[in-house]
Amino acid sequence: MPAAFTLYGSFLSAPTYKVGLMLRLCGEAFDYRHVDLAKGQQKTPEFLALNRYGQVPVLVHEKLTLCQSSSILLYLAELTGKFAAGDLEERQRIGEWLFWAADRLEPGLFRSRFFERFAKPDPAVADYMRKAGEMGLGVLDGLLEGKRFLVGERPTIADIALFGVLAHMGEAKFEIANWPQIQAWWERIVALPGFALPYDLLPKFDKDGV
Ligand SMILES: N[C@@H](CCC(=O)N[C@@H](CS)C(=O)NCC(=O)O)C(=O)O
Repeated sequence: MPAAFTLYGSFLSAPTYKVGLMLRLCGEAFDYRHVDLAKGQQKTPEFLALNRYGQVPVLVHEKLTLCQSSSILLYLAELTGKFAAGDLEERQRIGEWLFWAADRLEPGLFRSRFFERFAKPDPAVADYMRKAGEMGLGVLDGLLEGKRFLVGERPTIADIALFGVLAHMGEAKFEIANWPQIQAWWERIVALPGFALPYDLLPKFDKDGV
């Protein structure tokens, strides 16, 4: 029987990992469809019919086709009740983390990794993005002081989303030991039942029942 969820993505993609990690931590199996970004599969008419922005991930659930990883996490939290806000204030705080991460954490982390792994940019551009990443990590480290998780006493989708952003920070050449609160929080996420790192979780090919 096909799984209730089909995830379209790339094993190299942090946003794909965010969604895969959420499904895994919720104990939800999913069918996986590999999208070859190097071949431009995300810009084909077939894929654009799934995601008008021409990006992975996409999650198909019943009649709904969803895109934008953090928005997908909001949907899954609502659907499953797991890693969800307990009240209106928590909902607001989670939203603040998701929007902040998109604004101040993802550009520096994602671009720096891209430059380390896949491209050679102008050094000034690389330096600018690295400093942006370091600034975001510094803010996150400071705000984690004295906290187990980002919102309240238990993990929420804010933690899963931000972990997804940071998961490849080593590839981006950010040394986690420089941010001790992040390091301690990382260990708490890794200890969650069902946790898996990106390359252990996402297949490199189409696979059912991941
Ligand atoms: N904000 C989006 C970002 C998605 C994104 O950047 N996806 C990248 C892979 S990590 C992609 O599809 N790149 C190919 C392209 O833009 O053509 C999300 O969170 O889903």
